Amino acid sequence: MSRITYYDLELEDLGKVYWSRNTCKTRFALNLKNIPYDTEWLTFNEVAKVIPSKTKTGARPTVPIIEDKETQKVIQDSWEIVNYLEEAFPDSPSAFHGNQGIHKFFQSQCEKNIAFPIFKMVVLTVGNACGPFKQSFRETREGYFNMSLEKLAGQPEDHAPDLKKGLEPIHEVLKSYPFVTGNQAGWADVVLAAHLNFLEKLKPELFQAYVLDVFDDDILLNWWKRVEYIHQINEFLTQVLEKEKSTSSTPISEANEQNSFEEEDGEEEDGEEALEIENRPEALENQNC
Ligand SMILES: N[C@@H](CCC(=O)N[C@@H](CS)C(=O)NCC(=O)O)C(=O)O
Repeated sequence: MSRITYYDLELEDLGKVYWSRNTCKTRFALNLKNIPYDTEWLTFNEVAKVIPSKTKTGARPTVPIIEDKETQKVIQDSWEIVNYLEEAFPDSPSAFHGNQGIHKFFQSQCEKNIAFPIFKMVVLTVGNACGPFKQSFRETREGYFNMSLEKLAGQPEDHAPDLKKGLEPIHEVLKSYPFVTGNQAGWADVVLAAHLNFLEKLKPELFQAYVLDVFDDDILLNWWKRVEYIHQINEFLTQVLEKEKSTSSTPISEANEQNSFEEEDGEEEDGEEALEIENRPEALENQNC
């Protein structure tokens, strides 16, 4: 049994597939930092029942949370969790590399520019796959956004220009650097991978068309492969790594091969206007899946 127990969100119709962007920020941070963990899966209905009994703070029940058996602490919220992990596991690869602020800035840029187009591409899939929570998911989200889920979802191609616009500055950076904030993978890569994994797991064909194939080069594909050790590891692999660690002192993140980089032409701006709903302050808060 691992020191860390991590709570993830299960969609009844999908089984144990990690899909949720907020929980994946924590899953991928644990992977980045090479920290073994056990996953407890909760459905939407179970989140409301189980999380308050764990956190005991009265805060809105959300996942991710982690429980640390060594310190008996329970931490809620992916940002709080990564900060806790930085302190609690000082010998693990860092998520911030001494520059927490730039990673936080990137996170908020992703929430603003990447999250919403992806949310709209997958919202019907999530709504249809959450079993007994289906009606409640529809009612709450339709209430937040004051429109039907179908209207919110629109057609995937409606949201592709906004997603491309959000990816453009990242694509530019990745022409020159292997990772989002430079030469080492960190929280920024974790956050981006979590957002893109949301689309990849629920709509792989849209992930291919609107992320991997959206620019005329392999820059994003190469980054996606480079950070596979963050987004493809599950707890079984972390147990294997744990064993390997006792026989080798090279962290997997250091062992990860870095590709070479060539200057390539940028893509043209789309000039698409953001949808009005995106400007509503509660819109970001309420994409809570
Ligand atoms: N800022 C929080 C957001 C957490 C959040 O909204 N989690 C969603 C899943 S991604 C949730 O638990 N939703 C439960 C619900 O809507 O009932 C974080 O980063 O951890």
